[in-house]
Amino acid sequence: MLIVSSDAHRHHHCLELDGAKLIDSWEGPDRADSIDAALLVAGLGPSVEPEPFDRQLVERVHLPDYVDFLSEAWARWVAGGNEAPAAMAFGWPARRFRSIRPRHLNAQLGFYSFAADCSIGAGTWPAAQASAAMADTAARHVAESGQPAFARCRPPGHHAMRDQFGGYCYVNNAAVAAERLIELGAARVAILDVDYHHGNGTQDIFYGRDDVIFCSIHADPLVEFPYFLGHRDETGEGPGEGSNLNLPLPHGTDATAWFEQLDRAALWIKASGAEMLVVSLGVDTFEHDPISRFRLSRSDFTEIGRRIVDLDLPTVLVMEGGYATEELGKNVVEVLSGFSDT
Ligand code: Q9C
Ligand code: ZN
Repeated sequence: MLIVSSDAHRHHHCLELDGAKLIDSWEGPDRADSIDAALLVAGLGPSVEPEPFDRQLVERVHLPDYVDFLSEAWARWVAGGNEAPAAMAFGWPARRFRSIRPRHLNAQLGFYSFAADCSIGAGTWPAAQASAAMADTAARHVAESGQPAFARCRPPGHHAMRDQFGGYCYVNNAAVAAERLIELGAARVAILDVDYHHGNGTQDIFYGRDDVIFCSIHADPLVEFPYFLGHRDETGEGPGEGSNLNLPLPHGTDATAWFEQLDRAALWIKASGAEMLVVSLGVDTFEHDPISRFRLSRSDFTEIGRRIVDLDLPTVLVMEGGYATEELGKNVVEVLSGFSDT
């Protein structure tokens, strides 16, 4: 299987508001190191660098003014005389406020984000561009060859909405991959999101479309981030009605209950007639994940890989969450091992 990776992520460090403290984010460069090390040990590869960032492609899944904001935010922060190592929002257009685009950088930080777990630093935009480019390159490979590819994305992407960053995500890499597959001729693409958290950004981007369908298995938003999206009754709108499937599960969910939902997701994807598959591959469903509360074990990730292969669709795997850094790479390799003979 083709692996697409880049070291551009290394200069991206998030600050995260966590328990009333600003901490170095759980989503750090060591996560990519863990994955790279495990890929090497497993002999998975070859690994290639991504093609250049395609801004036009990204502007088909994000609003152009949002992309402008991301690309300029750090320079504006520095030019404004700020000394903090990262720009972070502290106010948002919440209920009964108005969504008029403000001019001040501090206000725009809130306007273009939905959570304070995610800051913008010097290396953020270059890393986000490279991450999107990895997903794009993997998608192009799958479209051309029919063979699977893994984009070792960092930062992750599935929380990034059309015009808001949050949840460690800036550009929605899975959406970029799906959009490229559509452009290259797929009539319908399915995105299967197995990350512990709901893929609110991916849902948002494709909510009104029926050419990209979205299914997510995740912790119930009533008790888990991103809290305000991911309920069962969110099924799509307009032409997209019926092309969104949310399968929320309670804290403490074990493998048996989780795989029941994966079966449902697989049947739904089969019935949709989707020609290609993008997997938002989070492994924060792991029993030892420090910020999550599902109970999947190492061998369950092997089974996830097998079930994805059983869908028998050309597949782009895009890295999302997973914060048990020490074991992260091994868990990812277990999923990918299902594809090892292709
Ligand atoms: N410190 C992904 O797995 N948690 N994102 C915020 C407050 C945010 C997870 C908790 C979790 C985001 C891609
Ligand atoms: Zn997650």
